[in-house]
Amino acid sequence: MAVTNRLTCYSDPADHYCHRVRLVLAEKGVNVEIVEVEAGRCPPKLAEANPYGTVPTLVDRDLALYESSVVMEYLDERYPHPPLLPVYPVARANSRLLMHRIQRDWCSLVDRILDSRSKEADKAQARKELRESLTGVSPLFADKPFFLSEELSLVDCCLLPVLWRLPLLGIELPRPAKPLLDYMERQFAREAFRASLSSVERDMR
Ligand SMILES: N[C@@H](CCC(=O)N[C@@H](CS)C(=O)NCC(=O)O)C(=O)O
Repeated sequence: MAVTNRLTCYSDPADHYCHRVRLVLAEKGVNVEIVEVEAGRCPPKLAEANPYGTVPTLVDRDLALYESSVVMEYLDERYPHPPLLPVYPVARANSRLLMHRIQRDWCSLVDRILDSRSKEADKAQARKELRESLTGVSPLFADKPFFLSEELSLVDCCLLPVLWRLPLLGIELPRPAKPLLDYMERQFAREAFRASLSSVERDMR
């Protein structure tokens, strides 16, 4: 009898929002069927699960979830080990705020750079802003192994897919960003991070 996976993740192999979710799945060692969906395509089963047809979309039996932050938090509660949010409310709220800021300040710039409809001048401006902003916050990575934390968290899972894409985005961080560059080297070497990569992403570096 064929064994079917209970959990299915519809994922664009090149997309950083999908990469976040794949990273959480890999960190937790969850057995999942990854269904690769090309950008702009929406297979019928995805359309059935998600009225917006967007990826990432996670299907767990009768439950269909979309929006990467919703999916990541569900996975963290459904598969509690290792926990990817702190236990205490103040620390949890701070982590969520950091995720929000990563979205507003950095992911929006990544999306502008990767959007084929963006004008070249706009892309160049977004590249400059992202490079300068990441370089500016680099000292925050000096003291702790993870982003402002002793443990890996959902905050890192949002940030690492962006940092992995810096060469693709045409961004090279300067030497003064050494604490951030060291963080990247440490995180990219982790087994779960390697396991989270699609073949398209492996070729990005
Ligand atoms: N804010 C969403 C972004 C999801 C999203 O917009 N995904 C895009 C790929 S980056 C998509 O599925 N686009 C297909 C479409 O909108 O039809 C998240 O965090 O999950």
